[in-house]
Amino acid sequence: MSAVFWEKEVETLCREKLEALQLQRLRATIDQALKTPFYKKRLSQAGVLSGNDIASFGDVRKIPYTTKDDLRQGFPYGFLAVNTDDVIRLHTSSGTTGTPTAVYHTRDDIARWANLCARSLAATGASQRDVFQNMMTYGLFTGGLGLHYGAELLGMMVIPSGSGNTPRQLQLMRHFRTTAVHATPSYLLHLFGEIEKEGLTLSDLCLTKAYVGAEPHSEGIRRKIESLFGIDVYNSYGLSEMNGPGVAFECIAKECMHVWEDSYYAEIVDPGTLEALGPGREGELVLTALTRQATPILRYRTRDLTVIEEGQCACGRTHRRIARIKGRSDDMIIVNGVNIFPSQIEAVLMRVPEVGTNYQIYLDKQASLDRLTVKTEVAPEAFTGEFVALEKLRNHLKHLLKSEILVNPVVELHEPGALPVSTGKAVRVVDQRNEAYCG
Ligand code: DLL
Repeated sequence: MSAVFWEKEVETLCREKLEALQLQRLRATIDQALKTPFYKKRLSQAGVLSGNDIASFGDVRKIPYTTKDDLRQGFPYGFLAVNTDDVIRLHTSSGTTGTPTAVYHTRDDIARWANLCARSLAATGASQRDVFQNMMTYGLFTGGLGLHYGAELLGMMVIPSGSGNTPRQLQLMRHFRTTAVHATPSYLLHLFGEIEKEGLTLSDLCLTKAYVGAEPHSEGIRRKIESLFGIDVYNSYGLSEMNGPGVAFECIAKECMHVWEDSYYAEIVDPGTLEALGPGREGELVLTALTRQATPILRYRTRDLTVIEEGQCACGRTHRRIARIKGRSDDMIIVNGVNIFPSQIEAVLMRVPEVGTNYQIYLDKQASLDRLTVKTEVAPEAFTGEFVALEKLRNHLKHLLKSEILVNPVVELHEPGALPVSTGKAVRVVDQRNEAYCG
């Protein structure tokens, strides 16, 4: 495997030097954080009065966690560490309810973020020969502008198409011979279904790779996109509190995502007890941004569940890797007392070739019991309309799902393209159980 590096020296730094750099940057970040109203109070309460109070990684536990609620309470300026004159951009979280959370960036913050995104793209073998069509939403959401700046820095030809308008996306792909796209996995699956409707075939397109992220998806979804389009698909992880995309990215090995450890300090904790968990143990990812000036955020509880993988990656990078996100500590659904992750349902669906490209998990009440309905589209070639075949598929899915989630689901089959699509993050779980209680 011949890996391409953007900054070989830092990407392959030996662990000892990488950890020394992290510690040095962590101390500087604490000093920067102490300039914000929020951390001035929070850190002094915890007895951390300067970065020098962190002598080793063992002292990290002195630093209190930061949560989304803290960020909300600090809105709008509680986490700002620089003069507003030095801020050149802000992004907010994508949450649709409640107070938003804001992250500010100085010119250097933006440059460092773009550099991480360029590094991420280069790790997949992308280069200035690529034509990059960015189908993520531009604006307050970080998915659009984040990778856009990185792709330009790498020298790719960037088509800032933004999300939605599938016929236009396909036209752009054909006209400009797009080789790489960036989108949510659910949108790419939708796009595939539209190729034929637009009178095109795969041979009209020049696509070789796709970057997918912003929402949980299984290895099965990746493989499905890869085989439908005949391309390589790379997982990209990030969150607006930590800039956005460019926090962790797959390389050509496509085995877990490298966390860029010169810029982020990653920990895994038990979401219940907050006890630190070692490599190989699944828990909640906690991240500290190590180079941010405008909005330093320490020990942020991401709520994302993953594992830090042990062992060296074949690509030669020394930055540790996290596994595909299993779900969130707060998206677990409880159905009649049974804990279920939507990713478990998705994994089952993606094992069945007759299943199409879109699905939804619907929860409601029947009498006083929870009812879980899995609505899934059938693949076009399997949608013969023949009742017996569809019934067989429905029973097969019911059986597979029951043995995975231990709950008897209702399975509803829909024709291709019938379920609602979202051009942004997919809404996979619709929970109507509270509505039922009101009635
Ligand atoms: O979704 C940033 C992003 C944009 C990442 C484009 C990758 C590509 P937020 O809107 O703040 O930021 O949402 C962050 O989305 O905590 C995860 O729960 C989820 N998420 C992001 N990437 C992945 C991924 C952007 N690859 C939240 N797999 C995170 C699973 C993901 N979940």
